[in-house]
Amino acid sequence: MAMFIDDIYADEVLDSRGNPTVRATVILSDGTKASAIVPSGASTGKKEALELRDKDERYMGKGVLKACENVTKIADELIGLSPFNQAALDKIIKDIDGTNNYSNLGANAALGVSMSIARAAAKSLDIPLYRYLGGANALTLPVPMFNIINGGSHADNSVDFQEYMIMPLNFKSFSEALRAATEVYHNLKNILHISGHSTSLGDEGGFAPNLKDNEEPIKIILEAVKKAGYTAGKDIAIALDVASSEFYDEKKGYSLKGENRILKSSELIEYYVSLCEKYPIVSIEDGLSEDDWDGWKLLSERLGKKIQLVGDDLFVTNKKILQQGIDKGVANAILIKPNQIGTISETMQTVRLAQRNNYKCIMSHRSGESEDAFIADFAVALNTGEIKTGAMARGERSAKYNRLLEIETELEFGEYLGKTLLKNG
Ligand code: 2PG
Ligand code: MG
Repeated sequence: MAMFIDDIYADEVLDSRGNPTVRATVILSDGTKASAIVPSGASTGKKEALELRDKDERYMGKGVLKACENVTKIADELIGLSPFNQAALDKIIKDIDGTNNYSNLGANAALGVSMSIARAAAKSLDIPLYRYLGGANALTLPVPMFNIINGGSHADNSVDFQEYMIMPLNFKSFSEALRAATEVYHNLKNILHISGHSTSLGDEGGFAPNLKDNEEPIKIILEAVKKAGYTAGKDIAIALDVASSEFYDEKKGYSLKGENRILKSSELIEYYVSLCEKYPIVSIEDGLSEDDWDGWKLLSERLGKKIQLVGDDLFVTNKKILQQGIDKGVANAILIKPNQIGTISETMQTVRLAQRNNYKCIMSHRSGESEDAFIADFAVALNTGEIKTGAMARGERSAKYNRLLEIETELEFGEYLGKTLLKNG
């Protein structure tokens, strides 16, 4: 008898910030059982799919029992169907919800089921998840963006920019790249300690010191790169996630509280231009707000030929919004976060659209994560070439890197792009 989905259920578990989240479980007719845990963001884009929270007295309103309950509604429609047609199953989930942003079921309910179906299907075929989702073409080990200094809404410090990341480029394998970046991380800790700064960690495992302005973290990171024995720009480059929607006001502009100044889009753009002239910055994410498309156009004209400009809050992994960006010539890369859009298939649609239009794709975690390393397999499956999943410390972040190490060992013909990634823009 052909394989079918025998059961689907969900329970409420905790994420890395101690907030409740959905863990969905799928059981197939051959007895295969697989689960997936949904991540959760803090600096969320306005147009993201809805994350359903109970808003009652439990867990300060953050419980997800309603979302878990909604998984039962999905189960009612999917039980009995083949697990091997992800696109059709995801379409049914979307139709049960009936809205364009999962405001009925909750994207946390939808994504949990969607991920665990893929995982169960792969497991029952006895092939790795990356192979199931990407087939014979799943061979690219992504270049990681390691977030080693945290600011913005991920930390309680004076730094306005949310993420200061390093990208190891001049390395032949993922494992060598991971080692080099980790050596930089430990050197950074020493430098911060010796100079009397806090070495406590932010939400994504990067350090969260109070520094005098938004440029200082770059300088300290470059010092750490040197101390670790690497050449900045050649071996290790800098990437920023400014997450500027968090400090933008349509009337006032961009207020850099740590520097006590408010900038217009054009001034912030010139600030980025000057930073790119001084430092080996290869990528800036959400340099401008999701509500500042005119500014984005200017930014893209000014820097789009030189560096990677990534839309996160701007595109929210949504193919319709990405299409607007493509039409307007805005940004040249997109952050890919499955829970911004709701299902695995919709995420893949957005990646296909981006790749057809030469927009780079960066598979991404959320600031609230778990031990689930789904995105590591997903990045390899879709050959995104890049992944952003925090620092190398804290289990929920290292889980992804450790999974990529495992994949690299398995893949006889896997390739780490390194510096070729950023050639031609
Ligand atoms: C981001 C993410 C992940 P959050 O802005 O890119 O680093 O943060 O999950 O809080 O939206
Ligand atoms: Mg971001």
